[in-house]
Amino acid sequence: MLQCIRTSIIFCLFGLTACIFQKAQEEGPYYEKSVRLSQGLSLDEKVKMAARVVPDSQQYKWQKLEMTAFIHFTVNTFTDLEWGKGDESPDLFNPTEFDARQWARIISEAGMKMIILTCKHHDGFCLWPTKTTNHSVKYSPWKAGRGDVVREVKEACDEYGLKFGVYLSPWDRNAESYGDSPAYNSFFMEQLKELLTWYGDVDEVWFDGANGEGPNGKVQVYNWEAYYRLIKKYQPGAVTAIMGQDIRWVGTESGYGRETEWSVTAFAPGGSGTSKNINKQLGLMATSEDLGSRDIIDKADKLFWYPAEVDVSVRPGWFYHKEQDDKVKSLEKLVDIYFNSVGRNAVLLLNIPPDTRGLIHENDANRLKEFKTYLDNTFEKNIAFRAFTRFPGARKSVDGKEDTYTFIEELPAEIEYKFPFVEEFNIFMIKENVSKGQRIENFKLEAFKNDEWVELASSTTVGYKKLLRFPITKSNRIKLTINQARDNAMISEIGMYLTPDSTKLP
Ligand code: FUL
Repeated sequence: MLQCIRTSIIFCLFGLTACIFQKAQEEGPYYEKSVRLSQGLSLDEKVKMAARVVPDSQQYKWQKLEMTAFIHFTVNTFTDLEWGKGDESPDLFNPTEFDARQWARIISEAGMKMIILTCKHHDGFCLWPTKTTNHSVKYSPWKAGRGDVVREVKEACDEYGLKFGVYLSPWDRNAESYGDSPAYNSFFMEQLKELLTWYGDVDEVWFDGANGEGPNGKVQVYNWEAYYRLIKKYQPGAVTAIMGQDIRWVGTESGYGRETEWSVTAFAPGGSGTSKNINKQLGLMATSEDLGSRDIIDKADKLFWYPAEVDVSVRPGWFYHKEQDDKVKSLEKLVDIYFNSVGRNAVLLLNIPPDTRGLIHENDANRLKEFKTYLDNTFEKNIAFRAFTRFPGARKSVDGKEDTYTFIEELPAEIEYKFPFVEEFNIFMIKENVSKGQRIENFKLEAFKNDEWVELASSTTVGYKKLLRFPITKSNRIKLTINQARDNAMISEIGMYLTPDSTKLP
């Protein structure tokens, strides 16, 4: 008899768990990377489909990196230029204390997860001993022509647990074949193939769209599709950025993303003719303020998971210039950039240009240290962790786990969280479970103070991560209201933080 009761209890519990579990799920379909919107669909139907566009596994992994580093280093470092002309002698390239391990150590200690190296900038000088041209380190005095910057950086990345990306400028002011489209395309693909096959795993390939040829300059038609095929063949795990298919340029080099930053856009990725036509028809550019609102979705035939990357330099220039040694961005500025890039559903790509010694300058290194200390001190204690809440499933948004989430079907939804003690806070973090799409369109945060609910902050989209700042507030109760979403909302985590006393920021 006792056995029978025990079995029934187990079954009941099992049933209950299954029921709760089911509630936290939704039926598919999901659309990996893109979806075609057939004619005749209503706007509501289109919006629901937009909500179901999801990243592929590489894009999702990339998004979780949050902070990555750019390294601009080449002959420009020695000529003091931003854009080399292409006629620089390889003799100029001669760093005296080159140390890629110093770069990787500083970058990993700063909490960044990848280095993207300018293997070839617009001047065409190659930082590896390529077989395609004599315009490379092989013909420089550095290490008597036996050096390979790309190899040393890749090995340093491996040593410090960093991912590795290559920047290869399509625009090449040195290559004779540039402008003879088929010839240059083969030359470029040979260079790309060397980078993809000589050094082990490549995690990101960055194709710059810049071109300064002007109206009377050389006209080169790039074979983007062939470049992408080559990358898929040799590095299927890599994401391709900017003039690539996976990662979108946020549209500015200021370090600031959009407040409303949709990872699902009507803006078509890459440089192919088809993408160009789509974007022309919709009047969209990477710099457009709106790439994914309901209005845009209504006009689109196809939607893409195409998340934003925010590239910005720690100094005014992309390359090192001695006279900018005292112009390294302030801690305050870097923090502001962090909140407006990582905190706005983008990945930050922060450029740190090594100097003529081939080292990251002390001023940059010290600033990165301060930046990391600020981030550690600020985000070390999540006041909302394990907060009490009555909203069904809302504990999953304060359990510190990425893969659990609060599933919300009915909107607007008000979720109240109660802390064990009255706390001080001035930063709110919210994350959506973007592995199932980006959906939230509008939310607000309130705190219970002096017997009433007071609004602290509100915003539009969330995506992978949204960070909001407001004046220091004291309370033991907060309320999150999700006003509008494109489909069921899924909050993977929320956080409440206080800026450390030692800094006067934000
Ligand atoms: C731009 C280039 O022209 C700059 O020199 C720099 O490399 C920046 C990241 O991209 O398009």
